[in-house]
Amino acid sequence: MNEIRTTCPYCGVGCGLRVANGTLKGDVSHPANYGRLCSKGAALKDTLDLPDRLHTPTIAGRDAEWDEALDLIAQKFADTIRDHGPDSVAFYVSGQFLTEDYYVANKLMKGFIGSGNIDTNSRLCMASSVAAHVRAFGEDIVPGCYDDLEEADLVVLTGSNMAWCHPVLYQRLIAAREKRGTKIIVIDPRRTSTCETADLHLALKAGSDVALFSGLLVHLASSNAIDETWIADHVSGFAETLEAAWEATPSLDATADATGIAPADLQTFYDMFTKTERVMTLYSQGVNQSSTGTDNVNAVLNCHLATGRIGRAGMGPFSLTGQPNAMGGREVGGLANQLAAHMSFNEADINRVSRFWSAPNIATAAGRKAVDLFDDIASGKIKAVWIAATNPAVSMPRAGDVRDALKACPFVVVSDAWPTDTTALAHVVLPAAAWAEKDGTVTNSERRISRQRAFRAAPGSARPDWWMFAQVASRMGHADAFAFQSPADIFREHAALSAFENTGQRLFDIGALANLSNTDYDALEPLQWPQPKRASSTGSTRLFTRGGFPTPDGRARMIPLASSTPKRAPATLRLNTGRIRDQWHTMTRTGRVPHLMAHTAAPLIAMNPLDAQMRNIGQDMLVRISNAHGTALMRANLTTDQQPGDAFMPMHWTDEFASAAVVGKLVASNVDPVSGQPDLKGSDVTVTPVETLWVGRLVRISSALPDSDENIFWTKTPNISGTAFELSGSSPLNTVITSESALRRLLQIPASAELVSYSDPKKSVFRYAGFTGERLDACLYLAPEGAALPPRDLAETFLSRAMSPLERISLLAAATPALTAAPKEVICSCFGIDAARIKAAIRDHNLASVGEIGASLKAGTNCGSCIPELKKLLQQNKETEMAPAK
Ligand SMILES: Nc1nc2c(c(=O)[nH]1)N[C@H]1C(S)=C(S)[C@@H](COP(=O)(O)OP(=O)(O)OC[C@H]3O[C@@H](n4cnc5c(=O)[nH]c(N)nc54)[C@H](O)[C@@H]3O)O[C@H]1N2
Ligand SMILES: Nc1nc2c(c(=O)[nH]1)N[C@H]1C(S)=C(S)[C@@H](COP(=O)(O)OP(=O)(O)OC[C@H]3O[C@@H](n4cnc5c(=O)[nH]c(N)nc54)[C@H](O)[C@@H]3O)O[C@H]1N2
Ligand code: SF4
Ligand SMILES: [Mo]
Repeated sequence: MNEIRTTCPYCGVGCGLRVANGTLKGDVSHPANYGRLCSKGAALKDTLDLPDRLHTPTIAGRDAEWDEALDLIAQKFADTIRDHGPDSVAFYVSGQFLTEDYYVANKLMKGFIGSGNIDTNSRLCMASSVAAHVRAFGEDIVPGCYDDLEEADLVVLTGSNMAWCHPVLYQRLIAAREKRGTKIIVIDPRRTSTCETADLHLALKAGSDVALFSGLLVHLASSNAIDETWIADHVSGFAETLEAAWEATPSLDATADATGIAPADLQTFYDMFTKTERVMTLYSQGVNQSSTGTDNVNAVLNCHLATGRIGRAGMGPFSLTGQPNAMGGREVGGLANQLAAHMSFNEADINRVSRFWSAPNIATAAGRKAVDLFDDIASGKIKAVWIAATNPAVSMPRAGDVRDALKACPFVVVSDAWPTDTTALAHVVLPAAAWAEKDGTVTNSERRISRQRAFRAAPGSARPDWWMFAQVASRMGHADAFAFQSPADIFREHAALSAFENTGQRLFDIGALANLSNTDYDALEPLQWPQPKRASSTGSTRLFTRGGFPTPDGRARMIPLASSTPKRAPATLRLNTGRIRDQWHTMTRTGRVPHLMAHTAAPLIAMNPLDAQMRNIGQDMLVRISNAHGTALMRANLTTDQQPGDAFMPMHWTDEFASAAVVGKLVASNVDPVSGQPDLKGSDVTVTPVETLWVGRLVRISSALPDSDENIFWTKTPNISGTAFELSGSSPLNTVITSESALRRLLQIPASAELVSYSDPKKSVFRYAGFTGERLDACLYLAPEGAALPPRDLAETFLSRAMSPLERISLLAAATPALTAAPKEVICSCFGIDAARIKAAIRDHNLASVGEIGASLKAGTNCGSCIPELKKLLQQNKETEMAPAK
């Protein structure tokens, strides 16, 4: 096979990949990663043949032909619009759409259905940054580029766990720091892996970002660090903004009070920022996903605008985008309050886009934003919805209400590549072609457009999303406007629209690409926008170098901000939610790859030991987390990485991977008033211990989920030949396993299978194995809470293999201490090396650096995602060595 160059489907870094002869590696010539990949990117080859793909359209659960499904969708949408008007239907799409998918869906809803009701999961992700960019710059623009990270002297990361969420960019930063000594400051209420390499970690009170940056602006002004000439030429609103900042944070002590950061640490941060010209501030979800998200971002932009540190090498504010095409979606107008090609719902733009599309029925007002959109479904205002490439039953706030809304909605279409908690609620499920099977473009955090290229056929009759939307559009009577034959056709139209009647008012202009031939499109090299026709087509690495902001007066706007740190109810904890290193969102791909599950195999709620003590919660105890919206169950991880009063829960687990660990069910839906982005980092919850009587480890060929029973908590992990479940029970074992048939159901073995058991009733230890002939089909270990269970590996080694009588005995006896161990905590997922092995090697061979660990064990030498954790283990070893002998 010829080598194919494509782009990673995960985060907004947008790393290039080369695929040839079954191998997949980082693309050394791609300017985002220059050959590097993180643990998720490096594991993409293991996602190509994942089980459970959706192959065929289904209607009410039965297989259907595409024609039948598409006709039905067109008919239902048309009927609903006829009876209740265009705003009675909606699309909810995704930053994981390719630009071409997005363009077609947006054109159909806004141009031809005539409603603004298309919103996207970017509302949960980028909306506050978009709104703040528009407020300050006049347009949604990220001024800088990745190279700036390598040319900065100070990098401030706020609300970003970059080591885990943008790992390759983080590795570029760390490599640059080795050369030039870049200083790194992390602003995050909890201590994350990103803090391992930081010079300073500011553990601010959650939600106090505006105060922190207002304080910085005051400090900059009183240290004469304001660039007055730059402001005079290019910025408006300076005086009012400074005044508001003075009012909010008149002194260092006031800021310390508002943010909970010690005055000395504030002073250090402010001095470093003031004295360093080449400073970059990168921000992500800790800033965006807040009920003051837009203000949070503007507070950062204010400091860069006041000092003129923008648009030049090594300096500027920089929004880290989440999804692979978070930026592309905004280019086509995927958010309900945008039109297309960075145009908005004003008269001139509406008129312009309607002429370009020849759309007689264009939407004239913004549509409903995600939270309102699902509320409108719940209230019956929206009666037909099409959800694509996102899993809102898990990722939306008040996910329980979202599920109820979809259950009650008369017509729900979902396109996805795997079954999800959302497809389970759909009337029509459409099988989507996924990464590796579809063609198009994505735009990464630095405005760089790259091609995703197909290199294998989609399974069954799965089809790309753009095709589904174009088909439905044609069947609704708009065949001419949706006659696209390929992604290249769509891309050309999108590029032409960006340049249409654009003489420089809109910086998003890729007119130079409007006439690409199909061959040029196929060969398109990664390039940064803008790419206007008028200029040489090299793109602009940095924008605003000499001002030139796309506002009516050409000036950027500083925004006066009031600050208030949210008050906390003393009995509750503030639930912060976010990501872990090796999982991608709702786990549809990464949760099916065994070695990606090894790093964190189960959801845990992290909380401070003081909060735990007050609630009688011990390490690893099962706890119930609840509030008015819902409940979740998981084990507790007590750690001083969390401040007292805060807790952290991963966002990833769904009903497919745990019995009750869906984060969205606990998340309130307070939104930022400007952007409509929900505060996903700050819901009040109560946490209480759950008494568990027994624990179990079940390994079996069948992946069927255990029966749901609120007295059993389970989590699921895949393995090479089957599935493993960790079980905990809060009602006596004999009320769960009431009979042999109940046991066989749990093991998923038929009555004809041989059932072998071992028991030690005095110790409440029970072990079972099920065989078809010689083949091991299932194995279950049970023990009282707190007692160790035999390791999973034991059963996993034998699963679906023939076992000799002696092996059967060793499987059930599991008697040697080596065989009764806690699950391994795998640190290096590329080579499967766990923490215990690394710690032993550090201790026994006096390893002193990440390089030495690599030379000795290979850990950290492939993707490098575990390097911050290796550093932590080295540090822990140093601390133990230095501790006085007892
Ligand atoms: N491994 C992995 N990587 C990913 C993804 C994934 O699912 N898995 N998803 C991608 C996507 S779509 C996105 S959007 C990005 C998200 O990337 P990040 O934003 O880096 O990730 P999060 O874990 O959501 O949140 C970042 C941090 O914000 C902190 N935070 C919470 N409250 C506050 C606050 O009030 N102030 C400040 N300053 N910080 C706060 C949290 O403690 C957390 O550590 O990651 C992308 N990369
Ligand atoms: N509590 C809490 N909630 C959050 C967040 C948080 O930090 N905390 N973060 C928010 C953020 S930033 C984001 S981006 C969202 C992410 O949340 P979601 O978008 O809901 O999560 P994903 O699992 O990425 O969903 C993508 C879906 O698309 C499917 N898919 C993959 N490729 C294709 C394709 O080509 N076509 C189609 N049709 N489907 C495809 C996948 O199987 C998967 O089901 O979650 C948000 N929700
Ligand atoms: S950093 Fe990792 S997940 Fe993000 S694009 Fe690169 S390889 Fe993919
Ligand atoms: Mo995101």
